[in-house]
Amino acid sequence: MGMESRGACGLEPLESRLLLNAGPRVTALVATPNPVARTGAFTLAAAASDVDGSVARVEFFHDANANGRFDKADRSLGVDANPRKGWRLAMSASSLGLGTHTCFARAIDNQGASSRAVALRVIVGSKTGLVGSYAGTIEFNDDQGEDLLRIQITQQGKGFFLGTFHQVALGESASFQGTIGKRNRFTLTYAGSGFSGKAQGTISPDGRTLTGTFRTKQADGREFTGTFSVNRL
Ligand SMILES: [Ca+2]
Ligand SMILES: [Ca+2]
Repeated sequence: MGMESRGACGLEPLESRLLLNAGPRVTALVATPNPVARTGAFTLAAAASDVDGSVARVEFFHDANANGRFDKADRSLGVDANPRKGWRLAMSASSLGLGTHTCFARAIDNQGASSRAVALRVIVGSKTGLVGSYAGTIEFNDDQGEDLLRIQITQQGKGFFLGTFHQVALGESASFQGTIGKRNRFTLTYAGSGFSGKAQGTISPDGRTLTGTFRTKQADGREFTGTFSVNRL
């Protein structure tokens, strides 16, 4: 029996319909809040669509083998099969642990086809999340006056944080690494082009304000000291 006779048996329409099903898509994935404190809770929320049917469910996963790709080793975090409040999953951060994690969401449509998995980085911090943008004032103890200071904290893990800062008027930038000790005290070291230094100070309990003192050494031997205070933007 040739292929052309299949239609007469009624198989072709079924086959065509299955082949023509367009897969669903996950169009957005966010976590709120992100970063999240280790003891906190957060929600994963996805937006998904299907052009020729409907989204039946959205599945959420953790990149358990930490390779950044969705694969068989990854662990299911849960499934939302009820679209009424959007596609979401409430999680406790302690189930992920400290550090930076990748989570995935994929949608399944009403004909069982799955979308590609969409990835999202979720940061679980040891305290209130510090990752973000800060701005404030840096003031020198000599007659150089003050400058606008911008800080970007890019990563936070157990007892440490990393980032960059920029002194706007001076046009100086540097990267820094800091450690967080008891009572929200921090110490950080920084290095830029022709200078390096140390700073220490305090993080406010809500993580929104960093204040402290610094000592910068230049390549020509000169030293500067002063104070700074920045607030989360
Ligand atoms: Ca479909
Ligand atoms: Ca993986």
